[in-house]
Amino acid sequence: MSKPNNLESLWMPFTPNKTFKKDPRIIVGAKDMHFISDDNREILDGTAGLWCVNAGHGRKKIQEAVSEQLETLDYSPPFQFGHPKQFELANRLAEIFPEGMNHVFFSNSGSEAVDSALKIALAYQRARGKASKTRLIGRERGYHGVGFGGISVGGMVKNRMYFGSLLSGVDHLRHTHNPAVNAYSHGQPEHGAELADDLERLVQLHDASTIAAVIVEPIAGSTGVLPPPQGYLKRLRELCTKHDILLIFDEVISAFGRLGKATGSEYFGITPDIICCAKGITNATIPMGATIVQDYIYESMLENADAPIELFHGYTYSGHPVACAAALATLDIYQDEGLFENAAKMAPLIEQAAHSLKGTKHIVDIRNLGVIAALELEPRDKAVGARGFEVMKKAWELGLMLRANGDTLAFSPPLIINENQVDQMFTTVKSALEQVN
Ligand code: PXG
Repeated sequence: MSKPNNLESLWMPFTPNKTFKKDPRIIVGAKDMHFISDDNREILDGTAGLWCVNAGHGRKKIQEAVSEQLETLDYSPPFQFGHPKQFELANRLAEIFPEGMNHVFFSNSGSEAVDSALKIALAYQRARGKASKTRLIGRERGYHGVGFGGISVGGMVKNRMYFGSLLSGVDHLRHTHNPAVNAYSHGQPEHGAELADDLERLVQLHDASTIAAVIVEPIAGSTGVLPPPQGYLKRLRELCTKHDILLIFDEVISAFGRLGKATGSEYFGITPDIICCAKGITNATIPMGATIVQDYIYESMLENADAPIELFHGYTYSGHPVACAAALATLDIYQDEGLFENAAKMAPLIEQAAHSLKGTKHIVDIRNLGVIAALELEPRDKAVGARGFEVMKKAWELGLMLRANGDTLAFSPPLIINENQVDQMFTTVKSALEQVN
């Protein structure tokens, strides 16, 4: 018989299982801006879980919507049958996503939203008679989830190196991180727009007739928070248009208010052809992903793809009724409470508080944009990531959850954060930094 409190059977994702199980951090509850640990401490949530609990924890309205949905219609098959809430949700998303992006394909996670986007891009190019356009271009240090498509276009070495030869026909732009000229930038760094010209170089190498799509995060998150250099996204958009290549924005962390707008696309004023989102779509209560496409992609598929099924793709839980109910309630909260506006209001306070830590022990760079900040630490000799990990553990002891990506500490709190909590977040991490060698 299995013992209660035995941690052995679970294989934890992206976690050093051996170390964790010796000294576990267990969360048993959450409300608004706080987690509750198993020793009954309040932990300030500096990360919105994993960039996903944008409206804060324990939201009644979402609980009620989920519970009511489970009573009314717990599940209905998404292939060949419909239920009302998935249509309603698609329409609601079309309203807040950029002009012309009115068609939504549902999945269950960011990884699936990305794989769906890549497959749609390939199927669309074929349907419109450009079947030679099969190459996918990602970017170094990109994170697009953990499916084979996502890790192939992604650029995180550890997420790729253990898993064989990945998808063929993929190439990568260089990343945009250049601390030599951009360290301590407030908001978008000044230098690096020309890095978008890497696409021109790849076009010369492969020819545009072989390239289906480029995928980037408008602001890279889990690779250590890299806001795009000023002018970079505009240049990338222009080059994609010039060469008839689809531009996919992976907005799994940037959609739903993280930058003070519904999408990063709106914030940066750059409209891609496809947007992937997940996480904040349901305030992380029920897993859900979505891939939103420009009307011309959907219409061209309906017109030109094989009939009667235009896209041979979908998941058992695409547009799950309970996820749709959670998402609709979440969108209501964002709107009724003006949370995207609150995010825009808090962004300068976060910028100011983060940059006030310049000069604190170990810090070599500070970056920020919207409700996102990062403190980059000098790695220890021969132990990259060790210092970041210890600061994360120390912060947990001191009552703050932050995310350590290697030696970069990332902050992405719920958008309901107030001024005192911003102060508390950075005062606590300062104290943690001072206590770690
Ligand atoms: N794209 C982006 C840009 C992401 O940030 C995914 C895709 C994948 O989503 P799913 O739902 O399949 O996990 C993500 C996920 C971190 C961290 O350390 C970030 C994510 C996941 C795990 C850790 O910042 N983002």
